[in-house]
Amino acid sequence: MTLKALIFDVDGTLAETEAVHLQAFNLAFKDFELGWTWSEQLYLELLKTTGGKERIKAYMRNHLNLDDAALQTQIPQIHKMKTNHYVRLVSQGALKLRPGVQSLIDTALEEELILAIATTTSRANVDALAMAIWGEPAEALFAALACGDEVAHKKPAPDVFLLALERLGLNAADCIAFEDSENGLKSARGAGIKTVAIPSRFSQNNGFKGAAICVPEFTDFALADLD
Ligand code: XBP
Ligand code: MG
Repeated sequence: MTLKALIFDVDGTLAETEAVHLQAFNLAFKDFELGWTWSEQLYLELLKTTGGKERIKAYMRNHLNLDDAALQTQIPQIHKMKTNHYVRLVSQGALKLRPGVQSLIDTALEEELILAIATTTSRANVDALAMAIWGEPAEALFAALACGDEVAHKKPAPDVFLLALERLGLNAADCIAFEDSENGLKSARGAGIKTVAIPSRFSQNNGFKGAAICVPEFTDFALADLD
């Protein structure tokens, strides 16, 4: 395999974003006076459903046993408000990269590897993180971005990694993926991409079968480990 590109998941991988997503969900629920508050414990369970809109629907169905069509029509607005809160919190400096991410990116650029993103979240959230960390939109650093609402099926389906490969114009064998969650690992493996699993704060109890290697942090990994 001639390694040509690194494909990064965002949430939980580039940064421990889920605590800020959780805060943003709860702020939006307050704005809409829903009387819902998601605890970290509950969020660990809800994260099994990828996609914020899908997660709210799963919560209504599985935890509130609520099949309220009128309320379901409000989900896109609730999620838009959540995204507004998330973008504001991130732009106010709520997040930093996980340890070792920047040095891996620097090494990749020195070795003229291409960088890409394959994430379930929205482009707005990816750009908010990139602006906060690097002071420029994600496309300045990442040659290809594939985001959640661009594909028919979110992770663990392979769609978003297949879209990233298509936009890169590369084969799976030319790339390595980095993921923090079981859903994300399944998605990358479903696209045939060798994957490094780096569990995050909210995915410690996930299974990582099929990962080429599973390490606690990026600082515990070097690209040579996969030769
Ligand atoms: C992340 C997700 C997203 C985020 C919330 O998955 O599933 O839904 O939790 O962001 P991954 P949105 O890290 O595998 O990409 O509310 O924008 O979906
Ligand atoms: Mg993730």
